[in-house]
Amino acid sequence: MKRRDFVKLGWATMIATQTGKLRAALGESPGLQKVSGPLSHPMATALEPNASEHAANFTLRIAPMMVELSPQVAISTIGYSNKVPGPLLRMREGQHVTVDVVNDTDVPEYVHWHGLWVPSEVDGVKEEGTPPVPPHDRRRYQFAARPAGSRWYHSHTAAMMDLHRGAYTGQFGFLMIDSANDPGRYDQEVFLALREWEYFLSTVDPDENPPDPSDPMPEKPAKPDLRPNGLEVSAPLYSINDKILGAGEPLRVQAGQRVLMHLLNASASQIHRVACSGHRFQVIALDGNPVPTPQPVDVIEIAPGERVDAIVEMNNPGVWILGEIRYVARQSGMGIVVEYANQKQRPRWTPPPKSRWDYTIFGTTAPHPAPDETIDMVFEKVPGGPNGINHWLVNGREYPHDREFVFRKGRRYRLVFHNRSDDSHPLHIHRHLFELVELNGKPTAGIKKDTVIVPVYGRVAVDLVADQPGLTLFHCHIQQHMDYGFMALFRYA
Ligand SMILES: [Cu+2]
Repeated sequence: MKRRDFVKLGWATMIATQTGKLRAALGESPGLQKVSGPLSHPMATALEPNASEHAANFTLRIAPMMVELSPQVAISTIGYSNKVPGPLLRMREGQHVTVDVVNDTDVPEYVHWHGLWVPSEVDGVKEEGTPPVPPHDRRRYQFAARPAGSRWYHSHTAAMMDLHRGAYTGQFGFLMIDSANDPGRYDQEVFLALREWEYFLSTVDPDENPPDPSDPMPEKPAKPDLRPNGLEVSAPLYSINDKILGAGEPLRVQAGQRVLMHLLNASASQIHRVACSGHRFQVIALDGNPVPTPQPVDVIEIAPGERVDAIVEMNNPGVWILGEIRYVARQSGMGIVVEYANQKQRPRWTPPPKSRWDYTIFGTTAPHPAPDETIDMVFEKVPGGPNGINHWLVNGREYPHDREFVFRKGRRYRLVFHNRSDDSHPLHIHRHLFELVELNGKPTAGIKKDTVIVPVYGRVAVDLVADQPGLTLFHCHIQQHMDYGFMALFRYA
């Protein structure tokens, strides 16, 4: 057993044995007394006069809550409306939606609508000029629901060293925009959010997926950086939605069903790889956008911020585990039991065949129109040393830059991401979609995303049409990287 495995299992065991005390302590906490129910909070009455003339389609209440990961393990966090993931926000494409957000915490919050074409003032991002939801107050967000597909919403506050803020909390949820177009035949729809809990800082490198040495690594420097790495974010507990493997209701299926799975990586720090024992995933959409060439895969790789929609044909009756392919991640909770009707045996895990994730298999080979302009973005790490945090540079500077990057409306841009660091980064651009053009030299077309993994020492090119005027944030979706420099702001000229 590796040292980090021991650390994780030891920690989880400790938590389990302390559960009685922990739950008693949480139940008696005056902070948690507030969360007795969305309508029973005294603040609700006090806030009524501020409510506008018409009722909201959805209300989200940000407040401390307890998540019962299993009957033995409960943790405290901040969540939306006492649910993890938060309530499913489901809407029609083009619908004008009003979301009231009530903030029952002591700090300002931002709710970001990830993957939606919304104005900067509504996007839920301080850097773009969205006003906060003030502490013990409320704010109304209004937008037109576009584009159709699997979107999500989450906190967009900086956390820095506070591992109980922003993406480290339970503030995330699914947001589905339904299209009038036929989504294809399926019998059941499930939402699966991948998460870790009780984040801590560690000198142990949490990169559990070492890069494949056969990767091209076009951005690898001639001389390696030998400075010691900083503290990284790790976690002892994992879950799918709010339950560790085996603790929740199984996913109940029947032979012959087609199950549509909406996967979301709501982690603050880790890329995950999942497999469904005895089955394959037919990937139909990435980041909510249908892919031109749906393909079956054994393993789905999904980074913080990304979504994958896949159909699983239930053609292998039994009781199976859908979960992280790393043993320690499954043992720490990242999995769910898939149970066919009238099958009662122990859940089985069968390791998937060795496979590598490659976005380009879902694309086409169509040519791309020539871009009007190419913007090169170079990412580098400044190692923090054993008692520090790594800092991140975009074109030689930490955020904020002296001058923003500039778009002109209607122009077509090629963004070329040069990752000169030994970590993979899920890069996200707000309020726009981009199309993948090239991954480590491999061309592709037709894959539209809002978040893309740029592998270790890798290079990725994407095309984007600047059609959403307003400030636009670009960042790595790993909270610690974003907080320590890995951001850039685009403005329209
Ligand atoms: Cu990063």
